[in-house]
Amino acid sequence: MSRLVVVSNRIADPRKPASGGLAVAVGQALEASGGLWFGWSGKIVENGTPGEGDLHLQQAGNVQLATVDLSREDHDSYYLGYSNGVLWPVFHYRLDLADFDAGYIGGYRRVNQMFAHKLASLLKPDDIIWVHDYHLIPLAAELRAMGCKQRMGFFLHIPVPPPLILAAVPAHDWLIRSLFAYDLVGLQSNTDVSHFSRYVGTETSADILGEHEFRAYGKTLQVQAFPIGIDVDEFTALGEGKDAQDMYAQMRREYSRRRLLLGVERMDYSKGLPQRLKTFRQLLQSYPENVGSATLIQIASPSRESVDAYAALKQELESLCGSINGDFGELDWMPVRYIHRNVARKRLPGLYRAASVALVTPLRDGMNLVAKEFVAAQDPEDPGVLVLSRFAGAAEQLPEALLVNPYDTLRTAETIQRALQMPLDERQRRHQALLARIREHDVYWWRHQFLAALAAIPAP
Ligand code: ADQ
Repeated sequence: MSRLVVVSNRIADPRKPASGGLAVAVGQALEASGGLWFGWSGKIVENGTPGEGDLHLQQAGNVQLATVDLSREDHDSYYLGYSNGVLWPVFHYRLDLADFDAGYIGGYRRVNQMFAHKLASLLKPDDIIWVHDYHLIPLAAELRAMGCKQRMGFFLHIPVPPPLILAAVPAHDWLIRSLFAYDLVGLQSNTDVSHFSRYVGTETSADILGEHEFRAYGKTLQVQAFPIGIDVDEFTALGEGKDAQDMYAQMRREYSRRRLLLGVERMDYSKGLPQRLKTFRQLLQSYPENVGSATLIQIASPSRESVDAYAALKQELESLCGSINGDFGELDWMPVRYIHRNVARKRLPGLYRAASVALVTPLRDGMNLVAKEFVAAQDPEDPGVLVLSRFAGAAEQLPEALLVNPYDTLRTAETIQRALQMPLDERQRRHQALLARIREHDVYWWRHQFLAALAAIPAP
């Protein structure tokens, strides 16, 4: 059995279940093969030299954890700049929010080179390397340039935009070319695969060998959709724990006479938060029976606050919540409870279960695991309803949710009203179908599918 090496911007200690399903699933595969997990330590060295960083090695059970520090300059250009100021907005179709500062790409390349350099010294010839996400697209190309011949796979957690949006990124051809250094590229949805394929067909001289196979730059690359899932059993067990039960009981007490609508995410412009609040206002206007009887709890945890677009979003949300509460609130009822904090993972299932309707309405999302967690947390006898954006990767897998266009405030409000009034038997039917699919395509299925596809590719 080959050793598995996982590389991601941030790593988690796989022994701590609080890290979430993905860390546990990846951690198990690492544990089984005596693997290595490599990434940034999270430490920023204020006066550090760009392109240099200390390597830290630590053993966590059967898994070796290797992390590297970043200098302030590298952190700002690689992480805040190119990864989160260019790639994140563009891949979420937001050219208007991208900051194409010409200085960022140098930092991005430099950190990928440094990671490759540090990692190469730890590799064995028959390792299987699995790289995660947009921070590390050129990592394989850098490793190949150093002579590494191991099998390498890449999974992109965010969407792939249509070709002409991708083509707006300065040096997009370099970026996509560097993907060809991998043997396998995994994407979240079929839409993403089709965008990638159209980009390759129009913007490169690659040969399209088959629906999922491309040949260019002397390399064959396989590209396939592997929709990521959750650990349903872990989440169900969390739901049975004391913290989740207490949360549920508290919510039911507080909202005994009221319906609860719930949104949970990182505060990110891809999640469609302003549109959601405007839709909730519309709901109160169009269906006044909800005034005084429906409450939206919106949890939006702090995220990337030193990137300008995120600071602007925070202000917009505060103002929208303030105006809805000011216009509709009563002495004993506030329509929106907005919380700018994280909810502890062990309490989350209780909150999901107490909600009648989940509003998962991103403008774009690679997958969206909140949608799947909400379904997994429901009482099958009396389940809540999932209102899901058709622009989340999860929509391809979850057609029994009520799918909406989050830009269409009127019709989304109509759909939320339908969710609030949905008869019990329809709720049960939809929930059963959703849960079966989420169970079948869970995070272990995802890991297995990806690693099996990678292992099936002959070593170069
Ligand atoms: P994210 O954009 O972070 O992930 P998502 O998949 O919805 O989005 O959430 C990841 C996890 O964070 C979930 O387990 C959720 O419970 C937790 N979480 C989010 N907000 C929280 C809050 N306020 N408090 C507590 N927990 C919270 C990226 C992509 C997604 C893709 C994932 C995995 O953007 O599209 O689904 O990676 O590939």
